Amino acid sequence: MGFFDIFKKKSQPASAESDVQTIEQAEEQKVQEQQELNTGLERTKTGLFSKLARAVAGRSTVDADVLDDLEEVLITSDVGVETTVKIIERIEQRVARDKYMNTSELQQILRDEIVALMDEAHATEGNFGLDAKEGEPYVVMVVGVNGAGKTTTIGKLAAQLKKAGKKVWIGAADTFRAAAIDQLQVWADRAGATMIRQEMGSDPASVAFDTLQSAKANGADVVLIDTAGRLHNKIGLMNELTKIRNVMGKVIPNAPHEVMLVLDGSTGQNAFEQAKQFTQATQVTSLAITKLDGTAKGGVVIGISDQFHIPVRYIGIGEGVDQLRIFDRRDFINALFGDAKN
Ligand SMILES: Nc1nc2c(ncn2[C@@H]2O[C@H](COP(=O)(O)OP(=O)(O)OP(=O)(O)O)[C@@H](O)[C@H]2O)c(=O)[nH]1
Ligand SMILES: [Mg+2]
Repeated sequence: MGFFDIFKKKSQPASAESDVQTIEQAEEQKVQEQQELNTGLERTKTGLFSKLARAVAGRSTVDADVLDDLEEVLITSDVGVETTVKIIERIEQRVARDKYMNTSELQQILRDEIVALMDEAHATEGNFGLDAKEGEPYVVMVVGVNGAGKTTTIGKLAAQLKKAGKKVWIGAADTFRAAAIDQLQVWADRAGATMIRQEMGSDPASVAFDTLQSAKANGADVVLIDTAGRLHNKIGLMNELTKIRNVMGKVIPNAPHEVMLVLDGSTGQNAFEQAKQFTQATQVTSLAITKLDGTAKGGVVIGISDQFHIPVRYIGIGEGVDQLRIFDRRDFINALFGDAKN
């Protein structure tokens, strides 16, 4: 039982009438979701295209100067240097073939190359996560720096999983602050998930242990473990993650099946740095990139997909429960460039 068995499929047949969706309703919902995604990524899109427009203003063919400016556009859109260089090289190759390429084609070409890059990144993503044994809970440990959106992401996930008919257990292994435990409790109550907690200051590994035991005994489908925000350079805190992990494996072999790193997308380049440090210090099997709404730095998703080869499972486009989305690279590109053939 892998990630998508748990997170994508509804476990219960749609019995309640309200759950039965007609094809039209499903299509309507899809359109609405794309619109919300478009709205969430609006600032990234506007930023990218206004810069792009400036880069080609008054120029008719894609020449070296235009490519230089395009490079700057991508870097300042937080795509990251390495990924930008890759994209520019590919466009250069196309320009070499077609010397009179019109600047009006640049947008489509850029789109094509980003799609190709993200497809390649997806194809080479490792499946680092482990499968859960049939009948045992699927365990996700959530990690990241302070304020990245871990607790919120867990709350949203719990609500979505409950809605899909799953039995959800949440472990409050961020025992640093009482407020952190209470914040998680609010989300758990709202979602209708069971939360296992101890006093503030207690051992996070012990909370994780209790949570898994309770989840196992009660036949939970999914366990979400919240952890305290930590800086990658605090060795003690990084080691604590290893301890939490190890303890979980004692209750449920293979657990945690997934270690999800939550990155604040609005920090742009900093998110790259965090991803680098965390993946070096601990095993990370998936990413969630939050706060893409209200930021022009959404280009990070492209760069991070390309650089890390770890699946971006979720993106956050707002504080609301429904504003955590399973990441779909086509929908993402469509939100940035508008609908197109690919
Ligand atoms: N706009 C927006 N805000 C978000 C999103 N995800 C989280 N937030 C906000 O970011 C802030 C921090 O989120 P938390 O979930 O508390 O972050 P955390 O990683 O648990 O933080 P610590 O527990 O302090 O390490 C909160 O105000 C959230 O509402 C998002 O996708 N969009
Ligand atoms: Mg938190």
